[in-house]
Amino acid sequence: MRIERARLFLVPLRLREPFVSSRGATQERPVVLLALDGEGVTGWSECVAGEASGYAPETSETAWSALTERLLPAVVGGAHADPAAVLAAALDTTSAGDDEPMARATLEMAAWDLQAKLDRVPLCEALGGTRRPVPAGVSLGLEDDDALLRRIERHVAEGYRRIKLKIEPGNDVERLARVRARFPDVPLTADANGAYTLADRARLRELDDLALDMLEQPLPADDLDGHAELQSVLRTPICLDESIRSAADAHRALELGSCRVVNVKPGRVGGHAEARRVHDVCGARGIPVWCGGMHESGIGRAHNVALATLRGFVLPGDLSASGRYWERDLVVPEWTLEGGALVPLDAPGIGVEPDLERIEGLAARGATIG
Ligand code: OSB
Ligand code: MG
Repeated sequence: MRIERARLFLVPLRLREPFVSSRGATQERPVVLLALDGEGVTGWSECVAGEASGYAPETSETAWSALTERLLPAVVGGAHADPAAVLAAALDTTSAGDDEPMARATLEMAAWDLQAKLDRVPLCEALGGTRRPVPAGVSLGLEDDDALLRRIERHVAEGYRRIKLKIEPGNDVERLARVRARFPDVPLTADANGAYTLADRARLRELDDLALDMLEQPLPADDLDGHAELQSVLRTPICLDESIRSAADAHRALELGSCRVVNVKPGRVGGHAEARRVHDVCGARGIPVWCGGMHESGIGRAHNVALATLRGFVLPGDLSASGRYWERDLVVPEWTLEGGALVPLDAPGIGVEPDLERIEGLAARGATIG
């Protein structure tokens, strides 16, 4: 594929409601969008880095710099065999890739969309995915019990197949027990975003009575040994999110017994190819995976939905309808729930059409390379 031009947009989106996790509240969601133009088509992607670091070291600003100053200048004007070659060309001439998987993923994923459009195939097909539709779950922030119970009721009625609840020390077992008592049969997950330590093990063991599908990222990202020790005393499967930044991380985690489920986010691990390798490492050991989310607009969501058609994505993802996040999404059509699932479109590439006029109108900043 020839990459003739790259356009970057910083679009200051705002979630419909604040989202509260153990890391605090967020509502502003500045998304960095990338459009790669070549051979008459445009490949789109979205960076998952947030306004602030915390979940990961990268932010929308560090990703903007990495892309405009290093990654994009290295590939614009060149001809590349495939998305892997695009990434290799960028990493060859810059050190931005190694410790900046989110910036790197932005480039790689736009190249996948561009390639799929040139080949006139849907992105899910280009990735080798065959599972359709893609079962959807919903990830809910911390809030008071009554509001939370009402919200769960609504999402269950809408058809979501799994409810994920954020927890933090002091705000965990009792509230989950109240939710479980009210919804005895709903698949429930808890996500701690790394807020606990091994000293909390007795507390976390109380979760074993609540029949959770899994406990996501109880300990800090770097603590694979701690997760292995915790998993050895927990019946509830541990799912890792922040800890898995590459297929090598997944391999290490599974060797150690740090988890029994993996949350795969292509934007967190450096792109689709690496996400597929994480999926393959897990599949080889019978470890189920699911596709996480980072409050993406419809562009990032399209990439996630495409990836989640791979055969190992057997659990519902954090892939909700556009209206769950935004007053209005950036794509046409917006993502809607059909029978508790999202359905990838048959059109080439990501399938949905970014609303360029709106994106340009909303953008706080733009950059063109080439
Ligand atoms: O930990 O999975 C997480 C959102 C932003 C950053 C990290 C996480 C999340 C979510 C929401 O849980 C997932 C979504 O619906 O996009
Ligand atoms: Mg998580």
